[in-house]
Amino acid sequence: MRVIQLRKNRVVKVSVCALMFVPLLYLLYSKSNEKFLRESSPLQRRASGDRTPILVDGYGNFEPPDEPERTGPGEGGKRHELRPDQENDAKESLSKYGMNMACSDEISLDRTIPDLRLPECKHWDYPTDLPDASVIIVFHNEGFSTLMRTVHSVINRTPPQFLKEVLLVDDFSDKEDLKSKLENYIERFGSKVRLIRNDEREGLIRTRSRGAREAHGEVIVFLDAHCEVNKNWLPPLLSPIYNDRTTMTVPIIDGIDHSTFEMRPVYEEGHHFRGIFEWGMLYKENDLPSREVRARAHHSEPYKSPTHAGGLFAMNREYFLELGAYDPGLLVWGGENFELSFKIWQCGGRILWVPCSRVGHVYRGFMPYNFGKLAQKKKGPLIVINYKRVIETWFDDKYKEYFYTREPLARFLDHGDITEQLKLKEKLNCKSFQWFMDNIAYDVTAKFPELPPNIHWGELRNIATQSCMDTMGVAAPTMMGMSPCHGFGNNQLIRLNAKGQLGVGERCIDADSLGVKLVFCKLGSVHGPWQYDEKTKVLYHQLKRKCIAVDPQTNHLSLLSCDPVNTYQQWQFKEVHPR
Ligand code: UD2
Ligand code: MN
Repeated sequence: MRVIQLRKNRVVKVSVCALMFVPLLYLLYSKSNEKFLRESSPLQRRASGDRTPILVDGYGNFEPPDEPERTGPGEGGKRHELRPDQENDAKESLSKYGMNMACSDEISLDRTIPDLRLPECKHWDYPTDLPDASVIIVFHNEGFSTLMRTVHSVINRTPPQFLKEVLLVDDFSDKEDLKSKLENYIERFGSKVRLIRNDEREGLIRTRSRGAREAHGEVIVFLDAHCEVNKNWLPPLLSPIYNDRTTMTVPIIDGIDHSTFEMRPVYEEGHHFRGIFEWGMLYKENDLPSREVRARAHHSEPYKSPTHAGGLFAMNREYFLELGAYDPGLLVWGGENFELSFKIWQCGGRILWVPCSRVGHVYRGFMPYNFGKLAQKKKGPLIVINYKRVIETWFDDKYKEYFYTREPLARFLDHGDITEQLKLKEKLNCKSFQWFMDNIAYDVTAKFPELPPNIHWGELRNIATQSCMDTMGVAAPTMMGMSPCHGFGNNQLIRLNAKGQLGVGERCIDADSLGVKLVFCKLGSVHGPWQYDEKTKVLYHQLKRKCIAVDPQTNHLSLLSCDPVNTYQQWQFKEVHPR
């Protein structure tokens, strides 16, 4: 009711003013009102706790009644344990789908889940004439029951007047049940659920763009094929778009365990995060900066975010297409979340995360599919090639260097032709990346300061053993090891920056009395203790005043008193190139 009340107050003020100022006041009034509608909360809110019937024309609450309590496997979002004799099925399905389909298959497709929203979310009102939406779910070889549970949850928990359709887009799956059972199964939903199929594997990025082109709704909402939407999830996503069509809205994503299907809140109640990134383009989430907290009147209001995880969001369909959908040169998986985010912010739109919209998502333990033919045609890792396309299009030169500092091999990858992307950027009169960093993603540099250049990078070969320093494929914190040099980089791609930081990927190398370790880098710092002497070839730890040495017997790495003529303490950086 806030807008209505506000209008009334202003009208009263107008009437007590001298009539001769009426035209001027009207101008001021309409301007400020327009500003209010665009910039403040797009939602309507009643007094806290007030659940009386709606009094204001044009606004509705859409809060469904509580779901009846049910018992059964996985009900209430609880974990479901299989019997010991089902362990083999569980293991087999885990390796095939990256999630325990044997467990999912026993859980109702209509199961109940806990309402994980902030309590005040129940009390927002939304316009009754919100735009309708196509919920687009792209899938490649997903499990049948998780896919269908996604569809059921959307049908069950969405006000029907806002759900134009659920559009399923099959990205050339070859699993039998997806080919034979799907058409039959979705008949029960009538025209609300539509299925289209790709004639060849396109990858999730191009498949989503296709879904957007073929959708019938005014708004498109993307979901992964293993989600469960929560209570009243859609109106809070549609409402900001209704007020400003250049807004992307993003629900809060709760976790569904890939082996037990337990649903857990992603954050402690009331804690807000937003999407940012590291210079190697790793997606991260960061506490909502106080500037953003202060900008809102209510804790459950939407807030600005530099980027998003990728899978789940809503946008006006035409706006998505005006932005060129996703860059069609991005292949299969990865980086598309950044591309769309930078494009939106730099070209005049905005991204809001919406605390009152919550959706569960199954995070898999590993990726169960390969990238198919699209990847085979490419030299180098596809995801990094995607990142390179994105940064070459949207970053300013200074920031491109930070990416190449983190991903030195990327400089040599072929990211294809981006002329069309650069033309679009020009045509839409998009702002610089510096503008984006200063005004929107200002918390990125606070966590990950600007990177000094690498002075050495490549494989790090020991002169005596002729083997290379290696993370041994183990995530930090762990001990660094030695293995035969393979020339591919990856776990053997070591870099030393101008401030003495030695690292692999996003992690740092440090050492103590136990040996040489792979550790988390200190947040907010780009410094390190290391010095490499080009002449003697020793790697010197300035605080410990010792050098890295390989044990000739065990290959163990440790810090010893420096002995520059000992070849077990001598190292050589050698640049590697993509193969
Ligand atoms: C995250 C996103 C995901 C996507 C991805 C790539 C979330 C929760 N998930 O990884 O949506 O943005 O990052 O950046 O934010 N699929 C195809 N064709 C393919 C490969 C996948 O249709 O060739 C489908 C797949 O069946 C699924 C969706 O695309 O429905 C996303 O794939 P994912 O679930 O494997 O990605 P995820 O969650 O690891
Ligand atoms: Mn997913």
